[in-house]
Amino acid sequence: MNLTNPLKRWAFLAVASLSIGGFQCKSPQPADEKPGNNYARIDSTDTEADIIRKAANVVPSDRQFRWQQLELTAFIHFGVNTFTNKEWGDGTESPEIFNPTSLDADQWAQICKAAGVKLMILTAKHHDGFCLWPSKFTEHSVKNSPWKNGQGDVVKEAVDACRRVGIGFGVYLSPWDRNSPYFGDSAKYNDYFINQLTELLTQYGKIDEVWFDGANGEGPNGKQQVYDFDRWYNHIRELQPDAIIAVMGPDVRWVGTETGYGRDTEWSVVPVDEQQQDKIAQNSQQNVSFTPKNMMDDDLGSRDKIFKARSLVWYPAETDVSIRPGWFYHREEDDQVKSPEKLLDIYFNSVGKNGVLLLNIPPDKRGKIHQNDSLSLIQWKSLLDETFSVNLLKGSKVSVSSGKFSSGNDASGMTDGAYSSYWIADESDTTAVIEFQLSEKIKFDVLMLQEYIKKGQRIESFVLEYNDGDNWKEIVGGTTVGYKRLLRFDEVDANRIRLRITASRLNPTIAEIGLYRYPVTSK
Ligand code: FUL
Repeated sequence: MNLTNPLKRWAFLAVASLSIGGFQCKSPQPADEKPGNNYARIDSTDTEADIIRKAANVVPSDRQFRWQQLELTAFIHFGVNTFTNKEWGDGTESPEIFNPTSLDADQWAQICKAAGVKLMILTAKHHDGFCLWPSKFTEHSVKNSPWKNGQGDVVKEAVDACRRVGIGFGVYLSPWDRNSPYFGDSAKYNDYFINQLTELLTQYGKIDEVWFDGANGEGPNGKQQVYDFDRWYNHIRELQPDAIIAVMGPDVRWVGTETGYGRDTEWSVVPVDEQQQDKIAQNSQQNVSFTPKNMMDDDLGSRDKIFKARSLVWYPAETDVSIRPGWFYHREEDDQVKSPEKLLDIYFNSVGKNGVLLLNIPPDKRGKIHQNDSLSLIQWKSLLDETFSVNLLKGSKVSVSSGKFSSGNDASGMTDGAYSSYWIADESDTTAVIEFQLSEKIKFDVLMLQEYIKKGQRIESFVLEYNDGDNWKEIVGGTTVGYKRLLRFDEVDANRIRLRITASRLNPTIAEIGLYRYPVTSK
């Protein structure tokens, strides 16, 4: 069965919805839209204004909030494919081919750290079923490889390396397993998968993210495997309650492309379908919540969409892309590593579009990250630092059309670089103006905005303007903001600047606003 990327992620959906259909609902809970909930149920009597109010009050769970603030995460695709020069193995590879000559997980973690990456996710098992840890439940693992005489454990080396540099660690565990004889024999394979999860989630200390892909090919018996996502999610919640379950999971959704470019309008509050609402109400995403639906449309969370919804959840976007054309290392791609400038553009279009970037950096046959990749990453980090080190609005005189600041009367909370200090407009206002007066003119071509998402995602449109001495002139405009929005435009030279929030679901917030200059070398 050929499941081409990226649509294959959804190939399993028919199967998934069967399992949802089979879920026995208890009597529904009453609607709950108290601030602090990451879901809201829409009642048939709700007016459009009620729905807007509910959407504006859906907020991230604690684990989603922690995850969103990571901004930069890395994928490490490594395994038998590294040695066969393939992207997808078929599970028939001999474990003997896995033999990195100088595997150095410290190098991976140090490069991640130096590039500003906050969490590293390792492909503990890809679709070929080969386990990078010595699993007790299969022979298809490093325990049968010549590497370290079968005594090695890549997962352990990677976790330890991440701990040493102080970044988080996550595992990619492919549900689709082209080696396992159980695959397609649903109950048996689901048990096998639980055993593998148990190993990974109990033997290595804290695991911060579990990443599931949706690929699902035919088993050796010609049957389609039915993944027991509910059971897997519950198991993860039990063993690692703080871990994010990503992509084929309830906490984080796939942005819908593998280019590193997210949507201009990216809502973290999206509808979930009718069948799933009672599950969500009962579980509040604490345990099992739902199996994701196709999240590839251009518009996921506009008013149009939410007016038709039965429930709304906080379900933010993760934007994955590889630094090379492939996910695994291939020598012939050594000169196709993305440049620092390209990575900066990707940053603007992923983190800067209300997403978390998941950037893949595949180690080579030595078990090391190639110097072309590390060089590009380090130069990218310099560009990021160069761009964002000085907020040109700092020290300006600020006036706001209404509202209050989280820290007394202090407007500087919006430009202090601390996310926790924010401004919120008066409750009755869904538009607002924030004006900045500087003592001297500044030159800028980048805008950074952040909403305080602990109050929800609310801003629907905004415009940045400057005063040329006589009139206000538009510089740039946008729709959603969310956790972070970055916009580039032609250079402006001004000392009176204002942000007009032109539409918002309830009163808007701003945690940070910044003006910067794009690095000269990248223009
Ligand atoms: C996909 C997989 O098929 C690719 O090989 C890669 O792991 C990517 C991140 O997810 O769906």
